[in-house]
Amino acid sequence: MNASAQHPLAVRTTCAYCGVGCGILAKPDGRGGAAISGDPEHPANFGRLCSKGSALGETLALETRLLHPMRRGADGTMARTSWDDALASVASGFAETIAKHGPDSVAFYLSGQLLTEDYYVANKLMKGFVGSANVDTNSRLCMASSVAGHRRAFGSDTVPGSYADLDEADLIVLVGSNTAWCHPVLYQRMLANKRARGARIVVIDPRRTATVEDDDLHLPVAPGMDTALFSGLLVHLADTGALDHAYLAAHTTGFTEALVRAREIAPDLTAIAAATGVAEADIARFFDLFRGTEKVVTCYSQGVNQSAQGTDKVNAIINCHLATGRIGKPGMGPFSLTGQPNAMGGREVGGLANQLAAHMGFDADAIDRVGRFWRAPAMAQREGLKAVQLFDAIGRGEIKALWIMATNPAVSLPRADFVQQALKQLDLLVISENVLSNDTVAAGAHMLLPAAAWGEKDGTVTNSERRISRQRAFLPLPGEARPDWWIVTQVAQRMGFAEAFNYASAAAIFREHAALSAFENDGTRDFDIGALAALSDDAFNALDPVQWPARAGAPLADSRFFANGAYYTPDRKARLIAPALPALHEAPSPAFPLLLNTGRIRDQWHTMTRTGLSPRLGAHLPEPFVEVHPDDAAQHGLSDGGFARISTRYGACVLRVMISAGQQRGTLFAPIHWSGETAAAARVGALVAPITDPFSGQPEAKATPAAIAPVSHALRGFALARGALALPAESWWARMAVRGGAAALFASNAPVAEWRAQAAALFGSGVELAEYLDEPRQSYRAAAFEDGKLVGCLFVGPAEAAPQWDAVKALFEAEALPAPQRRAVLSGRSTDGLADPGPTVCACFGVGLHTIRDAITSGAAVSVEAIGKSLRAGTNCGSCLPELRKIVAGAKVVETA
Ligand SMILES: Nc1nc2c(c(=O)[nH]1)N[C@H]1C(S)=C(S)[C@@H](COP(=O)(O)OP(=O)(O)OC[C@H]3O[C@@H](n4cnc5c(=O)[nH]c(N)nc54)[C@H](O)[C@@H]3O)O[C@H]1N2
Ligand SMILES: Nc1nc2c(c(=O)[nH]1)N[C@H]1C(S)=C(S)[C@@H](COP(=O)(O)OP(=O)(O)OC[C@H]3O[C@@H](n4cnc5c(=O)[nH]c(N)nc54)[C@H](O)[C@@H]3O)O[C@H]1N2
Ligand code: SF4
Ligand SMILES: [Mo]
Repeated sequence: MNASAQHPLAVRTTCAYCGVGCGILAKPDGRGGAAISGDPEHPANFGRLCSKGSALGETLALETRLLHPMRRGADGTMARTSWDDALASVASGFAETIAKHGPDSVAFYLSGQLLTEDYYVANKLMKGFVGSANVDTNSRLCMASSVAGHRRAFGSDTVPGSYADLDEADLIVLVGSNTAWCHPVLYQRMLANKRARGARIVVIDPRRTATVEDDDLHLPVAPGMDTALFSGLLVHLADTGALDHAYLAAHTTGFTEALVRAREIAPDLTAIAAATGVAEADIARFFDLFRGTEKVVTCYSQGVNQSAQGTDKVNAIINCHLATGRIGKPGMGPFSLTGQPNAMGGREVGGLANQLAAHMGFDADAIDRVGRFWRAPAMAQREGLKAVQLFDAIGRGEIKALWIMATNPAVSLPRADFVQQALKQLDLLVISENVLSNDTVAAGAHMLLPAAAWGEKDGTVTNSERRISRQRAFLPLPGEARPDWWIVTQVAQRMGFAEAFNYASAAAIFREHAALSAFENDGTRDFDIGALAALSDDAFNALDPVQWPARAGAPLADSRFFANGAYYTPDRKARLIAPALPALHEAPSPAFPLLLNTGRIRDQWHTMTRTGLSPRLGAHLPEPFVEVHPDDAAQHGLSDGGFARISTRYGACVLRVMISAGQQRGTLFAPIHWSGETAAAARVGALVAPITDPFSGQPEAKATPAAIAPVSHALRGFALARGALALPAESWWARMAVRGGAAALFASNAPVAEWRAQAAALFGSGVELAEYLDEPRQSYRAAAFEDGKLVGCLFVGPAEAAPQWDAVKALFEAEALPAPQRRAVLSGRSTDGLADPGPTVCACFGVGLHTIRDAITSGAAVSVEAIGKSLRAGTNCGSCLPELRKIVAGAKVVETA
């Protein structure tokens, strides 16, 4: 291994989370943990990490891990089995199903969290050896509309630009992207450009998110109406002489038709304002900015992709860049931000059901070419089922055997309750997982296969700017966990394909993948990493981050695409696309008068199987909530901090109400992260409609018609315990990790006396219980001690005066308590030496709201910068800076009032 893989003390690897693809230095501590820091030399982050990346060290413990193969017995319980039995059973289960019902009766459902090597072998097995293309992935829920939009415009799934463009742009347009929370390190890069060079930022999002700073232009577009805005922009560019006629003539087709359609959709400012709900003056400002700024990058994410017309949205954006020739040049271009760490790698190998491999589709030439390269006996001849259709087919009993790897569809697919039921229909459900339990596993797996997790696995991922980075193992494989690629190839070998799946290492798979990308390519396909096809194992181990294309024998001066045309369409010209008239798939109705928008929060990752293990990350927004506009809240009788039942045609959940002026009237926003494992009634995916985009098959996750009504709970409270925490079934609860244990916040209509009875059950019999009961006031508090150590707390009180938990949590997290503080626990307040920090604002340094407010009111820190200096808050990842600014501004208003 050469110097670049091995830092003197640490292993160089790549973050487990988002598509920014930050480089990480991991220093194992020899006890199963590791110190995590940003890799100063990685070109994606230059040393920075966000709150999630920084907290990766808190997610490495093995308590929740699946460490052995498990098989379901006749009585329905899971029991440990051997790898030999597990692999043989999976192989024979799939082989028998295929023999009996044909290749299309089986399917794989994969994930952008697999490594490229894992993905490659799974795709090869299904599309070349089983003979079906029923391989789809959670990227269908994530990047599919961008893929489809790219292929329509460019003839290939190409992201033309690089992160460096964000440093050089003079205008950055963020469409449907909460970059500050979801791509935090890139966002910091954009802010650095803004501060140093004065780049302007425009945010197009129905919500005013943390991404919007006061001096940015925010366009609160009506849900789904982005195409009206970008059609209007195209018209404006045409009418104000801002087109690049030379580029249009030399390198594109379809402009005339696209402009005609744009004029129909968006004839003038009045029409655009009516369609988008954005003020005419703001639309005009945006158009002027775009027209007048040569160097403009338009970044977009799920507000664009996860839409019933997501592909058209993508093309409406790309049209504007093509029409101005602003593509593939420094500081300009359309830029799809990828979600998962290997969303891009999955696209490279052909993880989607409508892609074959190495950016080839299902045309006869490609099928023949890939078939010869793989020496495949049974090439799939046509596209397979896309995720939502795939689960429909499972529900109908047409798919009989399914293998899920690295995704939790019982939470993350639309209509998640249906998905959970559909999984129960399967004759064979195999799940490769890191964790012992999640909602998908709970739906009833027949076989659980323990996969290596981040820190243990070894291979490559590709980030948003097409940069391939190594993920390297820095921990040993725990228990019997094995890499995903190993599991797949072992099954393939047992299915009779030993020769084609006989790989000694991830490096061997990567070489084959790279060779396929270059096979009969000759410049006809964008994805070509032939230069990496002959890497030795050592060179693979030492591989520095490398951007594609990386053609053999052709070192690149510039890794951007399309500045001089050369698109991958048959005539090598880009296509401007005429989008359909923008319209919601289903408008609100009297029964479902609001639109439910769903998305992410700063410190959680998807279904929380990993970020949920971190006390730091759980502290920011600990409970599942729904954001509601003040007027809607008033109309529906909701109060801030109360509860509401949100229901759609497909399902319902109960969430805490957060009244927020940043929320657009008529819309709700709920985060996607909570599951049946972490909350009582907060599986938001159950509410989402299974409506998909006609080109990409990507579901509309941002606009499901919904109803909302208040739910009342007489009591609220919290529980803390050192071990597992089980709350009564009829209560509403949300669970989170705290240092040294677990916590739950709950609400209930059971009388306090019943909660008192719960206390003993919660903490077991061996503890010393201190109690306080005030029945008339509906208040009960219990603290359990063992050898002087606080081992549990249960606090219940009336909902309108709910017990505050920050101080008690701080006491619980302290290792041992001196006597005065033991007595103080029941008071619910902190005493000397243990200040109550309040709800966490800065996750990196664990700085709470009260601490920050105290610093402001004492005059010690009156600006965001001063808070950073004295408390460190906001000085690491910067994700909390928007909140700090609000706190400082709020404090000033109070002062002057
Ligand atoms: N903290 C955190 N970061 C993550 C993840 C995570 O789970 N947590 N997941 C990663 C993954 S896989 C992904 S895909 C990305 C997603 O990153 P983002 O796309 O930035 O995240 P979302 O919150 O899903 O949605 C973005 C925004 O789209 C807006 N939106 C909704 N409807 C519309 C519309 O019609 N038009 C427009 N213009 N905007 C609309 C929403 O209000 C929301 O603020 O994040 C990645 N990063
Ligand atoms: N309503 C709504 N739904 C959405 C979205 C939305 O915005 N709104 N966003 C969609 C998007 S963009 C995405 S990307 C999805 C994400 O949704 P999911 O992919 O379902 O979410 P995760 O929690 O990331 O699930 C990953 C699972 O794989 C396991 N795992 C992690 N690493 C590995 C590994 O290396 N090997 C194996 N075998 N297992 C592993 C984890 O323990 C976890 O159980 O959600 C989608 N669903
Ligand atoms: S921005 Fe954060 S989550 Fe994304 S790769 Fe970087 S450290 Fe990881
Ligand atoms: Mo995603």
